[in-house]
Amino acid sequence: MLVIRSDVHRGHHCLELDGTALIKSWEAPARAEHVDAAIRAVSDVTLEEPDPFDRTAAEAVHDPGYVEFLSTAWHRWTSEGNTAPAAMAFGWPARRFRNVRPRTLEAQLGYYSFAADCSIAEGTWTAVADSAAIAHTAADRVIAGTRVAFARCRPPGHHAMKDQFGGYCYLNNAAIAAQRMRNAGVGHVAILDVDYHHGNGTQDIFYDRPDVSVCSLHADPLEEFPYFLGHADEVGTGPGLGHNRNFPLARGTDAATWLSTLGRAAAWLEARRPDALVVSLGLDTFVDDPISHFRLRRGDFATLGRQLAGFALPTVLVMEGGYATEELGHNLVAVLSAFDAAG
Ligand code: Q9C
Ligand code: ZN
Repeated sequence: MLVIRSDVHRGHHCLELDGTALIKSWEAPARAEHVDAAIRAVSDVTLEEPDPFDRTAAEAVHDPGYVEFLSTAWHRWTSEGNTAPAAMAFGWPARRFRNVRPRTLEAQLGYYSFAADCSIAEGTWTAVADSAAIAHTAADRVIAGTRVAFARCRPPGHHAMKDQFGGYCYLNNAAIAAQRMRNAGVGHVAILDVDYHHGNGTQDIFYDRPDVSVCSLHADPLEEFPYFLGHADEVGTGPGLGHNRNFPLARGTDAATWLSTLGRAAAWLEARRPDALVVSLGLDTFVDDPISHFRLRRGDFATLGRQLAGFALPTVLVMEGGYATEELGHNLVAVLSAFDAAG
């Protein structure tokens, strides 16, 4: 398995509002360290650093004003004399407010985000850009003929909308990989999102497009983050009608139900006759995940790996969530090894 990764992520650890306290996010540097260690212990892997970040690749799926905001927010924050450890939003354009872009940084933080679990500090942009570069490079290698590549992205990306960050995500790595494949002439790209949470950002980016079909299985937004998107009746719009599919599942869903739903999701995507596959590979479906409530175990992740290989398509696997830090690496290796073994 080809793995694209780097150490740039280490400079980023977002602060997150947890109850009444500001804590260091579950989305911690140790996650990637454990994944890298587990991958290095496997013999059949090639590790590669990403090519430099290409801003136009981000602008192909995000609003350029948003990319500009992300890349300059920390500098603006410090040059305005702020001493708080991270820039965070205080207010959002909620119901009956208007989406007029405000002028100040404080207001733009709310304009360009949707959740208080995601902050911007010194190393954030460098890590975000590098994570996007990892996904972009993985897509490039697959375009060049590699059958599958694992993009060990951190921070994750699937919650990042066209112009809003949240859910530990800033740039949508999976969307950047899919768009890269489209630009290289891949006719139709399927995105399968198996993270515990709905991939609201990926859905948002491709919702009106027929050339990228998006399917997500996730905890029901009626009871789980991101709360306001991810229902079963969201099926795409305009030319994209029929190219989005959601499988919301109850909290506590067990492996048998999850795997049979995965089969339905795979069948739906295959019916769209895709030429390539991008997987938003979040492993927070694990039974011992500290913030999630599905019940998959190591062996179920091997089954997932075989199922993904079964598409028999050029495939980019993009790392998303997964917060049982010590187990995350082993669970990921279970997916990757089973994929490789199934060919
Ligand atoms: N108290 C990903 O898995 N926080 N993001 C929920 C519950 C948001 C997860 C807070 C979780 C976002 C990529
Ligand atoms: Zn998640």
